[in-house]
Amino acid sequence: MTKSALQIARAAYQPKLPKALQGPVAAKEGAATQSVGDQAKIKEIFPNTYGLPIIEFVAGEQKAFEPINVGVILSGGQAPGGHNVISGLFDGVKSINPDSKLYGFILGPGGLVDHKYMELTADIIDEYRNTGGFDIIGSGRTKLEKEEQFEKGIEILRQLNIKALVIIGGDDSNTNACVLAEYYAKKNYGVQVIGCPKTIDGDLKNEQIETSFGFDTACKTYSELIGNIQRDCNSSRKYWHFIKLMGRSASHIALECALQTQPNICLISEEVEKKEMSLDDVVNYIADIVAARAAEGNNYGTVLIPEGIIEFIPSIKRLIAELNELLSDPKTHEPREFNSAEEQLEYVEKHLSAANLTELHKLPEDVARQLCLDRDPHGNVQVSLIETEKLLSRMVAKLLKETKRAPKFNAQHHFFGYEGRCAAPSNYDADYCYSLGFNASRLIAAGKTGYMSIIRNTTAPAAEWVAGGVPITMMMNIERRNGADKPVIRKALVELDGAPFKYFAAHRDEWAKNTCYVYPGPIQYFGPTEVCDQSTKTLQLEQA
Ligand code: FBP
Repeated sequence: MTKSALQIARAAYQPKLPKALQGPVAAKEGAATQSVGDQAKIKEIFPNTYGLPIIEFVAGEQKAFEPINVGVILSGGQAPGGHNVISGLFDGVKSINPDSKLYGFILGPGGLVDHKYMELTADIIDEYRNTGGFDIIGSGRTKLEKEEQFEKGIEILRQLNIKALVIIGGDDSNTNACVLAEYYAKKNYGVQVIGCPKTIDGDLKNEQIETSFGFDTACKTYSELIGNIQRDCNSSRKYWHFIKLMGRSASHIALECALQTQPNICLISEEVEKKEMSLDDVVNYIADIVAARAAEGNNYGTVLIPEGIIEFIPSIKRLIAELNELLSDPKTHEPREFNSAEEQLEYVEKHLSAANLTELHKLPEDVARQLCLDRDPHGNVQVSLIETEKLLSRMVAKLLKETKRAPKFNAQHHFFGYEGRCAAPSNYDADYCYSLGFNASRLIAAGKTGYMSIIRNTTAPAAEWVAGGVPITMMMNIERRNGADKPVIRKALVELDGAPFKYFAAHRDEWAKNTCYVYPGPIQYFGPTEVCDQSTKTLQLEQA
């Protein structure tokens, strides 16, 4: 395989580990835990994995371990650093006993069910150290939730003598990891299940998990691109750039990119919901800033739009909630089958309540159609397919024309998502991911199941990072999904009273009026630590 000079240099990078993981460890156990909500219900669903203590690894004594076979799955959307989780896990299980083996299941959780796997040997692992992407074994969105799937899984796990399975995924995948851990514990199958917090969206975080991996690199990649666009628009001074950013429901990516680049406008979905803004309110907000800048002779600017914004406009949120119920079968809670998109739309129009039908008809046809289309396997609206950046700029243009303001308004559109999900991990993500994977091996050696691998204190130098595990049930509550109440990990949305949003809110008027662009430039891997090893501004502000 031909490699670039950077790839070759990067392959030689040795990710840093917390001091506690550099030698033999002992597991220090905290007090029993509770779920974040619906305690009685979650306890009833997870009798074997509920209430476990938080674990912190501290220096321990050298012990001899038998070889262990471990399986690994990459689940859901790609996020920079996945290969380092796997290489950290590989090095970790080999350090437990050099005869241990690591198997990767191909193309996500489906690989476990369909018995598609490969052994990950040292040669293979070495090809992928510090690289972006999930291509070492591929990823997928098959939802692991049915007993038949768990039973198919145990067949192959037994065949390969796998005693522990590591599932690298976001909130939905880790929810499924916990359900699997509980099932195997209940059945006494002798297979441990450990999760790892992945997602560029940054919404898998809480008191125990500082950040999900990939968020750092993805935001830095998008911020580089936004900075480049800002230079361009500050050079020609003739376009407004409407930039939609991935992130599904939460606006963490948009907020972080705003903190890094200081655009003229950044919408935050959580604020739109809190202020009960309508689509027209959002359009008015943007148009007023465009007009004010135009009055000063500045017919250019940047608008950052979180991809999930449409779901947070209260009237549309109500519409989506009803659509979610309508589009799933009340008996099976599986998505209803339709022969065509037309048939689906017809069904929706016939059954929707009058208020929500009016709301649906108010939306441009393409958006209305998108909201009615199939959900992803976890029941989420596929917001990445909705062209909100075009919708908003169209509506802003119309309003400005009607109100005879900003006659020189011209828009360009961008959607940044896939550009950042497989970028080569920043030093932060390279170290964080390697540590998460290595740490997962220590949770396995400690005999734990139903835990997520956690690394904390990550704004400090890596040696001072704190490693351990948190019971997945601790992060759970009951939510409505696909027309049924389900135990799920609570998604972390942007907190409007949190330091990152407060900083943004205190500066946005100035950024809107004046041109205060920051140009972060590309991620640097080699050079001074203040250039190469900074965590996200979100994390810095949260931990300040
Ligand atoms: P995960 O939650 O699985 O990490 O996926 C994140 C994400 O990149 C979202 O930001 C985006 O909405 C979605 O995946 C796109 O999904 P797909 O890769 O299936 O197009």
